[in-house]
Amino acid sequence: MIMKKTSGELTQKIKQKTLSLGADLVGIASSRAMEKYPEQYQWIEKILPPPGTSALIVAGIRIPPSVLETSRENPRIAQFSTQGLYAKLTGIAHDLTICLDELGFRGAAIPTHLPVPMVKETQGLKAEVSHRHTAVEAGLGNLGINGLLLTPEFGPRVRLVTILTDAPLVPDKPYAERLCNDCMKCVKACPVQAIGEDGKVNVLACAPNILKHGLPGLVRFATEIVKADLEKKKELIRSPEFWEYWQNLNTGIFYYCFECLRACPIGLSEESRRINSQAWS
Ligand code: B12
Ligand code: SF4
Ligand code: SF4
Repeated sequence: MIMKKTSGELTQKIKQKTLSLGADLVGIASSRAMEKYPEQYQWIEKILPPPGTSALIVAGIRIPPSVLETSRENPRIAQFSTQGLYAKLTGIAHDLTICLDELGFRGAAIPTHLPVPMVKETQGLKAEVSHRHTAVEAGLGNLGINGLLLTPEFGPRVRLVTILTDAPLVPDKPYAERLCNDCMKCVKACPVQAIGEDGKVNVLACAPNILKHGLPGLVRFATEIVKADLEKKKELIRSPEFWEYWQNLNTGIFYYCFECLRACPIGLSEESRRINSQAWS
């Protein structure tokens, strides 16, 4: 970890740039604040060459509530929105990296979702650095019972990206007030009871539901093909399920559940709360 004299002027410039690129939220975490997550900290130390990371810039963009209210009927609407938001965050991260480079600093963005290291013990996806945790350390909000970052502005309806840098930025203070009100709407809304009232999310229950045509689904489908006789193999690869995998591999978006994002009342306007509870009660 590098220790440099931080610059308030540079920090304001970088924050303004992030917002002008289209982010709704931006915060700065110090590299030191991430020491409490040893697994992630190891990556933070390794990703930028010595002298290494001094600060993490965390950017967020909002998910419009109306998009989530359609999702149970037709997941493609929320999937398309997710694709757009991740593309936008990717653009923001790339442009910020170029901006840092032009100012004489290094920058390296942690991907929004993919690619991630594929790890045996988590049966697949496990990121180097968790945006929820960097966002907490950057003062954007705190974690709810649904395991997601809640922000005062948008509740959990925010997607995130983190950029590691050696620029001497001034860190933000953690958000002081706990945002989750323990209403348990997320617990009730989860179709597979993956969210515990203690705020622990059982990813082994969530993943097969949310990723039914993602990695867990693909493994199951491939196993079915391998075991089938020739006629059944032909039938399987001519099925809409196989085409759905093709579609997901093209878009890079394979989430089929948005319930824990939709159900949370935090950050919703009165009007959205009314629509949400009428349409989904
Ligand atoms: C892998 C992943 C998932 C996995 C696992 C989720 C989880 N709870 O760990 C699945 C596919 C299930 C998932 C689901 C969702 N995700 Co997700 N996900 C990620 C991703 C790419 C990496 C998370 C990670 O590995 N972090 C690193 C490790 C060190 O920290 P961790 O999160 O605490 O992970 C630990 C455990 O969860 C476990 N683990 C992680 N994955 C798996 C998988 C299995 C099978 C097992 C057994 C264990 C396991 O290993 C870690 C222990 O060290 C992040 C992007 C990112 N880089 O942060 C988005 C991210 C966390 N997801 C996000 C979202 C929005 C969702 C969903 C709502 C999906 C959707 N419709 O959009 C749901 C919410 C589920 C929930 N309530 O938690 C957002 C969160 C935004 C916010 N406001 O907080 C992120 C930050 C993406 C983004 N760029 O905005 N996700
Ligand atoms: S994404 Fe769906 S299945 Fe996963 S925790 Fe949220 S509500 Fe439950
Ligand atoms: S739905 Fe209620 S319990 Fe769940 S995260 Fe939001 S405020 Fe907390």
